[in-house]
Amino acid sequence: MRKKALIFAIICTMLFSFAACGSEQVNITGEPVDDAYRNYYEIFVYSFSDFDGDGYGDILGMTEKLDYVKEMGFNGIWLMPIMPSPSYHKYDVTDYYSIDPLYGTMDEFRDFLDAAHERGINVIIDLVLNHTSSQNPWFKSAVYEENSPYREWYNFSDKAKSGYSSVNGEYYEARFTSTMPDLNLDNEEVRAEIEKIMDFWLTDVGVDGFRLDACTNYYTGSVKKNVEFLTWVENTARKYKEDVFIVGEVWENIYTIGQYCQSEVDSLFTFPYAQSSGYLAKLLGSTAKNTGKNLATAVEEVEKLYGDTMPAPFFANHDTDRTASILGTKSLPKLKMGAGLIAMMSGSTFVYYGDEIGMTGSENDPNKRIAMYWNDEELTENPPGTTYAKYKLACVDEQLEDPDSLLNYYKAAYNLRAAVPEIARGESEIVSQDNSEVCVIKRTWKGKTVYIVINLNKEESVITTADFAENLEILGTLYSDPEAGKVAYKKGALTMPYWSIAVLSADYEIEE
Ligand SMILES: [Ca+2]
Ligand SMILES: [Ca+2]
Ligand SMILES: [Ca+2]
Repeated sequence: MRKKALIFAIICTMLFSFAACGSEQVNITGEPVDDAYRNYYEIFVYSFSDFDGDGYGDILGMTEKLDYVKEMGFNGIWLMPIMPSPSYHKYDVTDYYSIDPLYGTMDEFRDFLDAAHERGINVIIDLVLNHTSSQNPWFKSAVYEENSPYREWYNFSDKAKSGYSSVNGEYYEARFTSTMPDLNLDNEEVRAEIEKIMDFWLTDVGVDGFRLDACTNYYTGSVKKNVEFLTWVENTARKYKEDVFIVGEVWENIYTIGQYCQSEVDSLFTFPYAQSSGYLAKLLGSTAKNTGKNLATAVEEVEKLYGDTMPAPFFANHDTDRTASILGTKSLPKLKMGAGLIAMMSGSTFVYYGDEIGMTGSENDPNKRIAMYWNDEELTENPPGTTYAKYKLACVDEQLEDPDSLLNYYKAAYNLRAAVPEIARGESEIVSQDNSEVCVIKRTWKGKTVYIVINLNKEESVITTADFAENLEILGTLYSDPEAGKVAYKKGALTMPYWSIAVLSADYEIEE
């Protein structure tokens, strides 16, 4: 007799497959687990969805797309900065207590949050603490007002220094651009202000957490001080919201990130998986060898160095080349496999808007942040400075209708991840087996074990599952190529078509 599934998350098991899509199916589902592990979707409001017709994306437009976000299997949203700012990207804030009027009003934002929460979607917002805008009243006062109370909020110097810009006959620290003066984070008043800002957004407005920008530049050159500051941010935020989720941007190699994992911040983006130079893109190259073994090594290294810090795997974000620019748009199987790899990693995953339809973007920042391609009518303005804005793959509306589209692969992958909580949360163990182009990852969480089998071979692979587990059942499969055949599981042997993924378990009850 089959054991009844104990997990509370699986309130009812039911068969649902993406009937139209045949090649991807999930045959178990349940209530999502409500904890810190989320499938996040990164949104640049400016380019996402325009409700009022002025050409710029806005809060109301984004609210209208919440059902889309939910159906894709995402249950978290990261919003790039929404506070008032003179720049299009808004990473230089002039007022930490408002919504940029281009995007809408605070009331609209509160309604957006309610609508997201009703759908089980948490929302974290970008919090830029390293620097303000040079147009911020604090900075203008510090520069131009005699005896300004904000004088000590920034770092001034009489002499020119590396990382400093000049204004009004003196110099100030500005690590990114002259329009972004660095805050003096050692100043107690600045710390008190940051606490007030976090209290405002967590308690009064009700966001679920923050994405911290530019963590390595808080104290340029001092990992130790940056780690201390991150711990201070986490502990201070927690005073106002017990389960606040904070993920930091430490754009560094795995060993440096490992040092930042000494902080108490919940999560750090897993840059070593991302971009063309990352571990995952390398597995998909035309001459890649030992791909299964290399993936196993990468997973083990990342998870060991992260320790208790939650990984935040992603392939691309608003600062990097887009996934389809890294992997190319000519091979749909490659784009699908790239998406599948991220979706199977431990932690909280992040997908950048538009990557699910294979939008491209590279060379300069605006190109990476162009209008979401819902359809040919529903497009926002592109950011100033955009030099390339063509769409190589079909729009959302068309891809939704195509069972074999990239979008439907993402949808299957993230719904599978949401339905099988062990994928994100389980303790990883690499299962040794003979095929060096296949990676088998065992994940156990709350007494249930799943096996994630990833065939990175460019041809069919057969794995003897009888060597490590019995009575497995297939919970879900992801196929990069619908023509390449199906996963078959017979007599302790698992046959996997090229670039396919299967999730199996002996601990689930499946309704036939
Ligand atoms: Ca608008
Ligand atoms: Ca700084
Ligand atoms: Ca936390």
